[in-house]
This record gives sequence, C-alpha cells and structure tokens, in this order.
Amino acid sequence: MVDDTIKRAKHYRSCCLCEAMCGLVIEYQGQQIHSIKADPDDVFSRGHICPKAVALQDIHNAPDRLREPLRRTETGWETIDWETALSEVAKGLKGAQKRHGPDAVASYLGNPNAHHYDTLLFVEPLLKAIGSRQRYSVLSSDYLPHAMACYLLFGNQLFFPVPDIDRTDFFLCLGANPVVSAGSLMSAPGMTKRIKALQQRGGQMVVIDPRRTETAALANTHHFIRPASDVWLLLGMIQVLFDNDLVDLGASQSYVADLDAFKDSIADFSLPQAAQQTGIDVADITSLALMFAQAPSAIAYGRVGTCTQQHGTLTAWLICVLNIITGNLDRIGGVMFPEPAVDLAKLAQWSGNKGGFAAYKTRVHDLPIFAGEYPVVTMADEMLIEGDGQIKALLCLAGNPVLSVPNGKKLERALEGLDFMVSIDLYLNETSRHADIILPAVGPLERAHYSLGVHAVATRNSAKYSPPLFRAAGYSRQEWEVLLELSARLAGNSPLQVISSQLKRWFFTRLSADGLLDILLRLGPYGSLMPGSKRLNLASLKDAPHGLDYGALKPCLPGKLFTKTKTIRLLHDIYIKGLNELADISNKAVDKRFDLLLIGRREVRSNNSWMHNSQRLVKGRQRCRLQINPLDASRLNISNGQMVRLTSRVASIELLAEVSDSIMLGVVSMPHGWGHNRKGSRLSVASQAPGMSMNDVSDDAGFDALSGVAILNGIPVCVLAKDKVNQ
Ligand SMILES: Nc1nc2c(c(=O)[nH]1)N[C@H]1C(S)=C(S)[C@@H](COP(=O)(O)OP(=O)(O)OC[C@H]3O[C@@H](n4cnc5c(=O)[nH]c(N)nc54)[C@H](O)[C@@H]3O)O[C@H]1N2
Ligand SMILES: Nc1nc2c(c(=O)[nH]1)N[C@H]1C(S)=C(S)[C@@H](COP(=O)(O)OP(=O)(O)OC[C@H]3O[C@@H](n4cnc5c(=O)[nH]c(N)nc54)[C@H](O)[C@@H]3O)O[C@H]1N2
Ligand code: SF4
Ligand SMILES: [Mo]
Repeated sequence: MVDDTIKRAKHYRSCCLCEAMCGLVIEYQGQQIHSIKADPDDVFSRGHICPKAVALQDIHNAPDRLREPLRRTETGWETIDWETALSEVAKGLKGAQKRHGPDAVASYLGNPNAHHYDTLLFVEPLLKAIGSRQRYSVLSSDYLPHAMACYLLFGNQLFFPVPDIDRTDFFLCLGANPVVSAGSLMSAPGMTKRIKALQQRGGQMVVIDPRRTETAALANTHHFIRPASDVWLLLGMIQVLFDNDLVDLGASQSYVADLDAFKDSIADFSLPQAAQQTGIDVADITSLALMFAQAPSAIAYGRVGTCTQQHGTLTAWLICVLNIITGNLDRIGGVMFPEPAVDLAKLAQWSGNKGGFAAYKTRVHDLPIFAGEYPVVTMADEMLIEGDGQIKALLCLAGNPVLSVPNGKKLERALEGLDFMVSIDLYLNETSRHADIILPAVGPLERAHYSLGVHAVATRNSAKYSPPLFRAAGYSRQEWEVLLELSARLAGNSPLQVISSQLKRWFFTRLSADGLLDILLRLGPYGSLMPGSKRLNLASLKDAPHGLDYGALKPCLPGKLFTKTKTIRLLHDIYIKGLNELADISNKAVDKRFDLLLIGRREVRSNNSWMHNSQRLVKGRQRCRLQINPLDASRLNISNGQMVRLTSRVASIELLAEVSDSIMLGVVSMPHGWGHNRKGSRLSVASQAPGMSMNDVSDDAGFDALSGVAILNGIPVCVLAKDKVNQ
C-alpha cells in the first residue's frame, strides 16, 4: 500500500549491473518504487538505459532475496543470527586450514564484485587474512588474456587501453557485441547512437563475429569468422601492413622497444594461411588491413569472443600490437588510457598486485598463476583430486560458478565433497545451495555505489556517487562490514596478528567504506588533501547527483606506463611460445564425432546467471535457444522450434533449436547463465522457465594453456534432432 501522506521523491543513482554505468532517476514514495527511468542529465550516460535497470526494483522487492543468514541442517535451511553465522564461517574455514594447511581454503569472486567499490576495497584484506594461494575469480573465465597483455606490454594488469569511440574514424570490433552488452572494458552506454555518429562523421565500423550480431547489423561491414581463428586474421593483417610499408608507430616510436624482433617472430605466417583458417578471403583481409592503417585514427577492439577461446592469449596480445604498430595507441580516436578519479591501476601497484606470474604453477594441469590467481578451469579438479594442497573449503563471494565455469556439473560434485562452504549472495541459487552457511548481501538499492572498477575502462573521465536509496531490511549488513568482520575473525592467532587485526577492525569500522573512498578521491588527480579545498572529495561528489565530468581521454604515454623502463616491449617469451605452438596447429588431431562449434550469446534482458528471477525480464518466449544455420539444420533434419540434443565431450543437454542465417555455417550459439532447473534453489521466477546451462556442456579440460583462460567459445559439439536421438 502506498502511503499518500508521504511525498513522491526522486533519487538519482548509477545502475550497478553492467559497465555502462547508466544514470537513473528513481521516483519513489516511502518504500514504494514508482518508476525507474534514464537520467537525461547524467554526465556520463546522457539518458541511456536498458530494460535491466527497470528490473532493479524486482531484485529489491523479490520475496526470494535473502535477508538473514541461513544455515544448512539435515532437514533444510534455517535462519540464524549474524553472530552465529560469522562464527560458524570462521570455524569452518579455519578448521579446514588447521586440518589441511592454508591452501585448503579457496575463494571465488564473481562478476558483481567488479561493480561495488566497497567490496573491491575490502576483499583484498580478507583474502590476505585467509592466506591461501587457491584464489579464483571471473578473471580466468573472462578477460585474463587482455589483463596479461596489459601487464606484459604496459606494466599493469589493470591499465587498460580503451577505445576512444566518439572520436575514431575506424572501429574494428572482434568478438564483442557492445550494442547488447553495453560495452566491456569499454564503458560506453548508448552504443547504437555512438556507432551511428561514427558513420555520420564519415567513419566505418567492421565487425568480425561468427554470428551476425545486433552490433554487426549496424556496422558497415560484417565478416563471419571461424571460431577461435582471430589470431590468424590478425597475423594476416599485420603481414599486409609490413608488406605495404604501413607500419608506423607514430608517437610511440620513442618508447616501443622491439619492433624488428616482433616482425621476425611472425614472418612465417602467411596471408593464404590466414584466409584458410578464418574463412575470410585474402582480398578482404588485405583491404581490412589497408583501411585500418590508412584511416586517420582507428581502433582494434576485442572482447569475450576473442578472450575465452583456444587462442585467446595470442589474440588479445595481437589486438594491442595492431593498435600500437599503426600509431593508434594513446592517440585521439585510437585506444587511450582513462584518468579515473580513483586510479585502480595505481591502487593495484601500491597493494602489490599489478600482475605477474607466480614462481609456481597449479597443482593440476600445470597452468600459470597470473596476478595471484588460479584459473577457474582447475577449480573442480583442485577440489576432487586428492593430495597436498587440495581444496577442502570455499568462500564464494558474489559468484555463481555452477552456471558460469566450464563443466558446472562436475563443479557441483566437487562442491558436495567439501568440508565447508560459505556463499555471500542475494539468493539461494545453483551455487549457494551447496553452501553450509549463506550470508545475505544487501540489495542493489540498499547500498551506496561508486563504480571504482568501471571508471578504469570508461570512454570518458567522470565520477559519480550514489547513496543508498533504502535502508537494508531485516538483519542485513553492508557487504564491506561483513568482509571486514570476516577479515578480523580469520586473521592468524599469534598475539601480534590478533592485535593488528583488532586495530584494523577498529580503525576501518570508524572510517567506513565511504571514509576510505573519500581519502582515495582526495588522493586522486582531481582531488586535494587540503582541508577546505574546492577540489574533488566525497562531499563535493555527493553534491553532484548527476555526476562530475572530467572530459575526454587524454594522451598520457610514456609517462603513465607502469613498466620499469617506461618502454613497451612487444615480444615476450609467452607469446613466442604461443606462436611456435600455433605454427604446429595443423598437425592437431580433430575429434570427428563433433562437427559443430558452440559459441556463446548475450541478450539485453539477461545478465549472466542472475537476472532471470525478474518476471519482466523473462516473460515471453523461452530465450535459451540453440541458433543453428539453415544448411546445418537441413543436413541434420532440424526444424525451427524443435527440441534438439546438444552433446559435447562432457555432457548432453536438450533445448529448442532456432534456425537462423545469422549464425555461420558449422557454428551453433546459445546463451550462458540459464539452467535454473536445479532442485533446492529458491528462485521462484527463474525456475519457471529454467533453460539449460551452456556450462553443463562446456569442458573444463578446454583451456588456452598459455594463460589458463577457459574456452567458452568454439566448443566442439554435435547436435541431433530429438526424435532422432530416441531412435
Ligand atoms: N559459457 C559461458 N560462460 C561464461 C561466460 C560466457 O560468455 N559463456 N561469461 C563469463 C563471464 S564474462 C563472467 S563475468 C562470468 C560471471 O560469472 P559469475 O560471477 O560466477 O556469475 P554471475 O551470474 O555474474 O553471478 C553473480 C552472483 O552474484 C550474486 N550477486 C549479485 N549482486 C550481488 C551483490 O551485490 N553482492 C553479492 N554478494 N552477491 C551478488 C548473484 O545472485 C549471483 O549468484 O561468467 C563467465 N562464464
Ligand atoms: N545484456 C547483457 N549485458 C552484459 C552481460 C550480460 O550477460 N548480458 N554480461 C556482462 C559481462 S560479464 C561481460 S564480460 C560483457 C561481455 O561483453 P561482450 O564481449 O561485448 O559480449 P558477448 O555477447 O559475450 O560478445 C562476444 C561475441 O563474440 C562472438 N564470438 C564467439 N566466438 C568468437 C570467435 O572465436 N571470434 C570472434 N571474432 N567472435 C566470437 C560471439 O558471437 C559474441 O557476439 O557483457 C556485459 N554486459
Ligand atoms: S546498460 Fe547496463 S548500466 Fe545501463 S541500464 Fe542497462 S544494465 Fe544498467
Ligand atoms: Mo564478464
């Protein structure tokens, strides 16, 4: 019931769901939300919004959302108070470490952590207090190859070159669908308008994708590409540039170290080979390379489709190299580095995690440890395979790995064998249902918001703070308070460690996440530590509900490079190794049982695995469908809307087919994040139209061994019509 004695009010905030940081205006009355609309005055998003933001009210109001800690019992879940919950978590995690050593406790950090400043600031001390090497996050199911290239070339895993989309003349988009995803490692709300503006100023966009995506539909040109063959396309294009004397470092000439060595390293790769591997003919590759190099400014941009695939590590590197050798690094209209109000890359440097490879490798699969993290493809085996260092307990923070890492069913089996597991989450879902304790996170409208992580990849410099709209209901605590409390309880037992952890708890409780943010804003490029200064601090940011604009990106190299020598080395051992292995690829055996390659797909009304519990987002026809090319469909006797069985090395799933010429011959596509058919979850809406999890068929033995990134695109599968399956 709406209380009419309470006046309607407007609340301005940024949407925390994806990297677009859209400004919202929420009209509310008491506890009731009337509307969620785009804020036309938001300095960054200027009136852009998508349907997911409107569904924030569904998350807020969801009866399923957890508001009190839960404990698993023999007969089901029971609510418990915070004190009991926190002490059981400390007991469970410490107990596992006492019995099996520090590495027995693993942590997994999911995607929402990247969006919340408080978790980002308070999670590292917690992980340090736990002191285990077994750390996992979405890094290795998402952007690991890109982070590795940023570390090796620019000296910091979080120093990302971002497309200067609004001033470019040529946008080459590989394996990304920003019209739907709203841009990733490129915060750019309203991509449709930006692409049209690029075309209106005489520029061009070219999309390389095995699917004619929503982005491709707007582009000047779209080329289908065989999954995981982008590395060949880039090598081909780079050959064309060298052959035509079009390599020009531009301003980076003085700080790029080894162009000749790079040229030698790729000399054996030929253009016809590129055409044969990619399915794009020689003339098209040549003209693409020429157009790219001859444009006054150009951007090569690659995302999920170029990272989470067989050659993701080399591909992400070559995308950077292509930008550099055409003079487009740090150039207006090329790829540029943001100057955020709080510089995440500098924070990473101060806290000692600007990237780098550990001296040891993973226990299973012998994969590299990058930025202190194990790749997620090893997580299930690290739990299942006995021996020293085996995982016995897990802390899962804002993650749903059962639906998001390869071979989710195997991970579920592994989770069942753990001594102890805690999830911090909004829901009792596919992953948290395996926990012993679930600690509820506050809802997105019950917390303050500052996009600390996302400003580091924004196409324009800006800052905005959103206060909480509602007070957290029930027993919910702010997430940073939970992390701080756990850090104190999990710190070591020596007298010194106890004193230090108590002092930290005392200090940071008083300082609060906002106090810490205030200090960081004052220390940043737009702030000042001087009392009374008019420069940026939290109070001045709070006075600007539509945000503060700090202008377009500016050239900043070589000064801002994080490499010791302030130079960029193009060539690194890991890439040389990768090129050598690539040269041998034609000798690799192919499994003839699997004649199709499965790739992923994102949709506007979905956000990874956790927005399907909103009726307004899932209504209508089931969207978890397998897109298949008409020629493949007719070869396999599959008609539109028919049930099919999709089989990979690890499992089979059944779902509806959607015959579509937007998908390349030999390729099939389905969205990930579905599969809400697991018993024991509390997702009343999502479970009505559960769909199937793509990660039930993706393969944990599928990874790019150079970095350990998961292969989530280009998975060998076969598809049969359902009635044929039963024959
Ligand atoms: N096949 C396939 N798999 C993929 C991908 C793909 O393209 N294809 N994409 C990969 C990518 S890019 C990513 S980023 C990962 C995502 O992998 P995950 O992060 O593991 O998955 P999400 O679905 O984002 O799950 C987020 C979880 O956090 C919870 N949550 C939401 N908000 C909050 C909050 O404020 N606090 C807390 N504590 N919890 C919260 C949600 O309920 C949900 O359980 O998936 C990867 N997996
Ligand atoms: N609506 C919505 N928005 C989101 C999300 C969401 O789930 N839904 N998730 C957010 C997250 S966590 C992320 S990381 C970003 C991801 O942002 P994007 O990377 O822009 O999104 P995807 O749709 O995964 O785009 C990957 C594209 O790669 C293509 N592809 C697959 N394999 C290959 C290949 O081998 N080569 C090439 N060239 N292309 C290939 C696919 O067809 C697809 O179009 O989106 C974010 N925004
Ligand atoms: S595009 Fe992203 S940030 Fe913008 S409203 Fe949609 S989910 Fe929120
Ligand atoms: Mo992601």
